[in-house]
Amino acid sequence: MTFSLKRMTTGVAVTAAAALALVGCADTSGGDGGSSSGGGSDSGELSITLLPKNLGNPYFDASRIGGEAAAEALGASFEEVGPTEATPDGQVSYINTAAQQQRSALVVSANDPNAICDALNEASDAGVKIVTFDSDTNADCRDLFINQVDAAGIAKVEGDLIAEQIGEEGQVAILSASANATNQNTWNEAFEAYVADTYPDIEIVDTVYGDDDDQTSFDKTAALLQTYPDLKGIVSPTTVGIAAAARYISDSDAKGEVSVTGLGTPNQMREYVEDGTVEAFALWNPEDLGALATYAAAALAEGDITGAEGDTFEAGELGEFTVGADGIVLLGDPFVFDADNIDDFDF
Ligand code: RAM
Repeated sequence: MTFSLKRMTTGVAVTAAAALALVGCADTSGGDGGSSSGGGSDSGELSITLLPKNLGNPYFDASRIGGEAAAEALGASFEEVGPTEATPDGQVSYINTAAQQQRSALVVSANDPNAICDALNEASDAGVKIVTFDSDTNADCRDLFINQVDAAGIAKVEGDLIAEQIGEEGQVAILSASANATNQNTWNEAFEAYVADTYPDIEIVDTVYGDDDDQTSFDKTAALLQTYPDLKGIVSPTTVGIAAAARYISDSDAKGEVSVTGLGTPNQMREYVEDGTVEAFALWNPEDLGALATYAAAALAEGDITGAEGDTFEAGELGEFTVGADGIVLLGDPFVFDADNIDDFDF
């Protein structure tokens, strides 16, 4: 499998060799050769709708760029729709519309594992293939889940980062996304278990929810610092939350006292790494995630795969992927960004 960090460095000169070294992944395919198409589409009728948790989030903008590029390579029509607030109710009407329009496939990041299931099942009955990406629903409401990284990988990278930054002891709080977000809730549980096992002198004192809204996340950061005067660190497993927390801390007395880490995009975090607020944080490639989800959706819609365990499909320059247990396809490992490498990335 070629894990393409090169594709996410839009406009930045990173060689294929360097990109592969960065992710520590062996490239056995002999290069990517540009925009080869996977999924076997030769039909102009393939239509794919991308429905993120919310619009206006740079993370999902990057997923859209990847999805659009994949759709172009496949000759499929592609649109992105979605609510401005990250709520399940906001997503339902877009699911209904995709069903009415008989789109070939819907690619969705779920704001709730259950609440959008009825709408997804109706869309599925209408013939729309359902692919979740980034944040899953219950497994019986979708054909495939394109998972960016497994929970154990996130727990370890977040746990090791915060432990290193605070000297393996002290109070830590979690600033999460919305309270029902499947992905963050899964990661937070794994993170708490990993920290309890690995770093017994770190105490996780609270989990608060910024709803993937910048202002709410900013205000929740202020409240955390007030409630816990001895707080040593904030871990935010959301690109919206980590950027808001870093912005608050960079301009407060807590700078240098309270560490911020978690999952962020390099473009949103760059100034806080440069001003010393943030030492290091992690993420995967959201462009690749959008592309992989789109290729998977096309493979389902074209009948190349059914989503059964062991099914394989081509995802353009990302290479070949195999469907695992429970209809899950895994993108890869998280990647750590810090002052030494952040300028190599532009997303
Ligand atoms: C936010 C969203 C998304 C999550 C990233 C890390 O952009 O909550 O679902 O995967 O953060």
